[in-house]
Amino acid sequence: MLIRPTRRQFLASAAALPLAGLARPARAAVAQMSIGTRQIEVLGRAATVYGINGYDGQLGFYGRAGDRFQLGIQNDTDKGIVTHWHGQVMAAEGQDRSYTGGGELAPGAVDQMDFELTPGTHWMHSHQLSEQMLMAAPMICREADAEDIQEHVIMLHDFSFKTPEEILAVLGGSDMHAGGASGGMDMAGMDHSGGDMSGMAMPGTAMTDGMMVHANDVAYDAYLANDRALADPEVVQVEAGTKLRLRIINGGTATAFWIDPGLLASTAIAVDGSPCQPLAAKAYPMAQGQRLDLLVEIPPEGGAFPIFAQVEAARMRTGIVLATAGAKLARLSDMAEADSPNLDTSFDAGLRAVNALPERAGRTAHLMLGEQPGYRFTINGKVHGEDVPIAAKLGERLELMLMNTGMMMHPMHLHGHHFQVVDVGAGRFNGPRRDVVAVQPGGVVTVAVDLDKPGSWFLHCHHLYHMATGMMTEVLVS
Ligand SMILES: [Cu+2]
Repeated sequence: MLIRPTRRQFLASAAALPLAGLARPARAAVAQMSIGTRQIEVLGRAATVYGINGYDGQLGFYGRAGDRFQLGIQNDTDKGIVTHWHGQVMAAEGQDRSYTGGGELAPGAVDQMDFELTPGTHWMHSHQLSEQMLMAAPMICREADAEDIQEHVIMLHDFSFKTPEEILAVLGGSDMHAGGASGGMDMAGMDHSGGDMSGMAMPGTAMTDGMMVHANDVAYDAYLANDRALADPEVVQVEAGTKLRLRIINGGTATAFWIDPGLLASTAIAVDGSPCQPLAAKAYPMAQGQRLDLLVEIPPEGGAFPIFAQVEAARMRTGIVLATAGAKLARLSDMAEADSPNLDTSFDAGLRAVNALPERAGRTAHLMLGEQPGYRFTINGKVHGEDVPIAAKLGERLELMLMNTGMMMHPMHLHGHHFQVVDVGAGRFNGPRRDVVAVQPGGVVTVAVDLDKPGSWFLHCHHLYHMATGMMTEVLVS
């Protein structure tokens, strides 16, 4: 059964709060959320996907700094769910089910949550293959010092009409990672937009600095921004001459994007929900699981401004449109004119943390990210289940040196903590606080973390199929 407060009930509880800006008690914005199925339309076809339902018909959760996530989450699906509150570093172990021994939220059952929300652009998703079917939603906690300007959330997804089990079977049947050719690559879903794919043996593969690099090992049917492909994009009404904060979440399971704000002046102000020194770029890389808070400026003359998310090393793209009243909307192609490059480290190398970790010596754990024949992805040569967890003491400073020996990028995510990126291959620097860091093929990235909560904290690749086939271990803090 779905228990959701009506809009009236929600407004009544909101009205009982003191005025914004005054001190007010922590509150829960909604009593219950539910995870169920829903229908969406993709490229003119009906698709059944999951939805994480908050209040008032919204997907996901929206709160403010100081609020508690104090509610029940009900499983209205017929499958068990491993929940994950991605980026919620004030949640103790046991507040979601993504830890060793966490088990599944059974069909029909309710988990009660109670923790203080971590400010920033975060998200919630299942920690299983169901993530592919859009079991993912924004989990936004508006910062106390957030500027009083219009905000908009963009949730990116890679979409397939196939089930994730079918996708995994295709990947598992491929030997491309064992140095084979394009065996097993399924191109069936890629011809919908009229792009010329003939002669492309293995899309997304390129030589970079003498290294063979590969991206996009899953052939998706569509790329979605807030559930919509670019043929029928979301259009957001904006005011000419104003600033807007975009909170972008890469919920893609196997896809990294370049965010291209087109003609708009833009500045990154937070990554993975943690504030950074403002940094402007022409395009912003987003690996799987990462978030980007982007300030954009709508020019005084107004108009319609697409915000594109282009798949790395490919032409496919999705996005939304920001439009002032009366602006003419041109039809947008879901293919850019040229391939984008593979992700690289230049954006992260330019980022500087606002909340840097204090200088402190730490122990270093070395993690070799590898791939083996038969679509097996490993950490130090082991798949999850055969791995040796990293044992650590509560309060310890740990540095994780991540070395990628394979030809695919690995977006590495640590649960329960926002680490600091301190080296992306060009020497030590005061890099960004993040919870997902992209490690490029042949690349070495070091992150530092203060382990401030006891528990079992997964450390894994946020490419869903790399995680599912082994690339996961844990940091055991006691
Ligand atoms: Cu990976």
